[in-house]
Amino acid sequence: MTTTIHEPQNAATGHDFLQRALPDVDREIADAIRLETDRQNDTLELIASENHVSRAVLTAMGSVFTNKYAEGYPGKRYYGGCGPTDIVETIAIERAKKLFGAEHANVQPHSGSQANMAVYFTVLKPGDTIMGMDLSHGGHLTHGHPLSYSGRDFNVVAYHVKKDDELIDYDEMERLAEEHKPRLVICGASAYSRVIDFKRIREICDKSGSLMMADIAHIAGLVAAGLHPSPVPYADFVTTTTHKTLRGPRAGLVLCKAEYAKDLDRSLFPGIQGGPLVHIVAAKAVAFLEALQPEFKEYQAQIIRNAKALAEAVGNAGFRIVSGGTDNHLFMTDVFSKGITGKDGQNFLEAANITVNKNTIPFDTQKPMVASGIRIGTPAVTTRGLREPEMKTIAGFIARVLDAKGDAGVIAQVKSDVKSLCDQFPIY
Ligand code: DSN
Repeated sequence: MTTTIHEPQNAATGHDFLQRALPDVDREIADAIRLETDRQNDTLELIASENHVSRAVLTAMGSVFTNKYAEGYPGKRYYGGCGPTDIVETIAIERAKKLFGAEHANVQPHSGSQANMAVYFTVLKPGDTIMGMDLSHGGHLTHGHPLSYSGRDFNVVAYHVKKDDELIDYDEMERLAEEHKPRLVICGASAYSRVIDFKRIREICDKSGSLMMADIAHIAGLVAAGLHPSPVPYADFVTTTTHKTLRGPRAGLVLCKAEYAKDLDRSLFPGIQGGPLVHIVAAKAVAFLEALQPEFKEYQAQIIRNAKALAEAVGNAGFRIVSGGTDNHLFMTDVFSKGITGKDGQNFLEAANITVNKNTIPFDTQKPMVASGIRIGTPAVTTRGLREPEMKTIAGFIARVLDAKGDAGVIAQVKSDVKSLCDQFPIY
């Protein structure tokens, strides 16, 4: 592919340069965006952490707020010209607090990882003990994995799920908390399909004198809609990303009790971040407004109905479902139970325009890059309007592809069926 960059006609003022459309400036990137738009339209997106945002959110993300520096917080900035920025950030904060019933919200984290880091920076010192869910049992890298910053400076104790029912072992959590007295207990998961008992975890923290942080990145939309118990009344800190079930821009958010507000804000800026991404903060505000509408609750309820229907149908096709089912937006499928690795399963499905991710399952015998499971989630397909009947159809697609173990003819047939289904439910 060759690129033609036209010289601006009036380079001195930059005026023409400012007005030119992307395809006229950078054909390669414009083409890649077109390819990605087509890919999303033609693909069944079952990656549990992905979603399709609204035009309104996209517009805010692509707005002139990207030009603005705004280190500091509303009313206390290190730069001039922050009037409109203050409006945006104040609205985002108020909407986040209302959505989750929180005492304080910081809307500046660029990501979930930085939201978590801000909390650690607020309450931990190097060498402190933290306790989080083992990554291979459904936790997250930033909950103390040795390869993440969270596992480098702290003494990490991990809790697990039970072998028999693959549910969080709260008794083990309590025992470990009593023994190690962690400064911070981290709960929340990225590959766990059951309700998390935040009340029980608070009780465990109170016994061991630990602070509690709930990372609800995956279930934030369900929590906002009241369809999963909220950790906000129990946890000292609640962190989340804003782009998964919450269906906002790719970014993070921290909620906390008022007593930690000042320290948390200082940890985020100037502690770990510089200027906020104001265009992304604007998009978060739009997404929070969308999430405050009654339709959002119905959307979240449909996500759960779809996940249950898809898990049941995939299970009926002979695949073992980890913990036997789901209460939320995702489920884990043990594809190795049918002799397929997660890696192969992901690749076979991708060839048929169905995207999932390979994932270790509890007590996995395979390496993480191979894995025995695939993680399947319904937030994105629910956004494009698919419901229970389509979930049965999709389960059929998945079973055909995986049972054929990469047979090119079967993949081609399913890919064509996927395209027909997607054409009935356009996104952009
Ligand atoms: N990478 C995200 C996920 O897929 O669950 C978590 O940060």
